[in-house]
Amino acid sequence: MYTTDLSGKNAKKPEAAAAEDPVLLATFEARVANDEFIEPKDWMPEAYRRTLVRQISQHAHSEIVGMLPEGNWITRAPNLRRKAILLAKVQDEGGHGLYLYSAAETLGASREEMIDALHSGKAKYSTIFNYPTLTWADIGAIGWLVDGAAIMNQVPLQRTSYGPYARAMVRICKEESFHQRQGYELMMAMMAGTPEQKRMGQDAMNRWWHPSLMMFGPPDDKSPNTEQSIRWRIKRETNDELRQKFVDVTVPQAEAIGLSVPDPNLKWNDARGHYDFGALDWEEFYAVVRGEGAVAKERMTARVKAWEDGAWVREAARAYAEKRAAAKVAAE
Ligand code: FAQ
Repeated sequence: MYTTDLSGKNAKKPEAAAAEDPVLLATFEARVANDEFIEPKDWMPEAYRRTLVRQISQHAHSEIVGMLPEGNWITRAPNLRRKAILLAKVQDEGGHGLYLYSAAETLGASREEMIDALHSGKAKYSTIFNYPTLTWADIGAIGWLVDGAAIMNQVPLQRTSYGPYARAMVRICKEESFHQRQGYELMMAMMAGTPEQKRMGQDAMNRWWHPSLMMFGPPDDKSPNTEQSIRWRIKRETNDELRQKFVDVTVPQAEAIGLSVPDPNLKWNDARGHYDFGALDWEEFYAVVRGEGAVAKERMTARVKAWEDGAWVREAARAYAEKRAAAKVAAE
């Protein structure tokens, strides 16, 4: 299903010449409406392919940039158990990036182009990773809130219409579920600790709550991509629907461990059967999307350094693959 070609140069592109064919388009739309998966070699409209490459590559970038704020804390974890958990989590995020880059490669995107777009600042990745991690409690807040928001968004993506993306999401969701639980368990420990630990827990909650809600993207009436993506069943639920679900699930979890939600307008609405919550600062969101987040430059410097430091691993993997291929030819 996935290409193992690291460059992605050999990935197949759909037949561009047939892009406007109304019969093919009608067949495609009927298959999507019938909840069939679209597979890499199937005909698909060019705009569908482009939307998927955009979303899947942004998602992949988010996973690998997301390794950085947590990676910073591996050497400072308070005990061996927490260190082992954090190491495993950061490694999982790297794996998620790999499945997602591979899924994007099946659409003809090359790995090099995607990585170049990230490193040159052309590609987007989730706003959430441009906020700093100031204390150990932030690691709990990221696991609980950031992975919690990620799962809320990703569970419906297991039924997204593009087969390789949907299948990658199945495994990712299983792992994200562990991540969310370990984050909540860490916050629970902080909130059962000393007054200073409780203060750190609440401070992390205060700083991560609103950025986590922004992870779901702009409000539906300001989201240029949602309508078409819902029609093509790339997205199964809208940004606002998922944000509301996250608030409804997470507020009782906060209350259960003694955390207060930093929103004076948060109130259960009996008639709607949902929490009402205060408006988000969308100016801040767009500024972070534009690359003006507090640690955006730091993140990209660290990412480019990791890429350059890893050059020898890519070279070794390529040399090993060539050696194996040559041995196979010689044996035939
Ligand atoms: N950050 O029209 P829409 C994780 C952009 S994974 C930055 O609503 P769409 C795991 C959007 O791209 C977290 N940009 O767009 C982890 C678009 O710009 P474009 C990542 C954002 O695609 C945890 C423009 O605004 N998850 O955290 C953001 O229909 C812990 C207009 O927006 C995914 O990527 C944002 N928050 O809906 C790792 C999930 N929101 O491209 C380590 C898959 C919007 O037109 C540690 N993606 N934009 O130039 C999706 O579900 C969708 O792409 C949305 C956005 C919902 C994110």
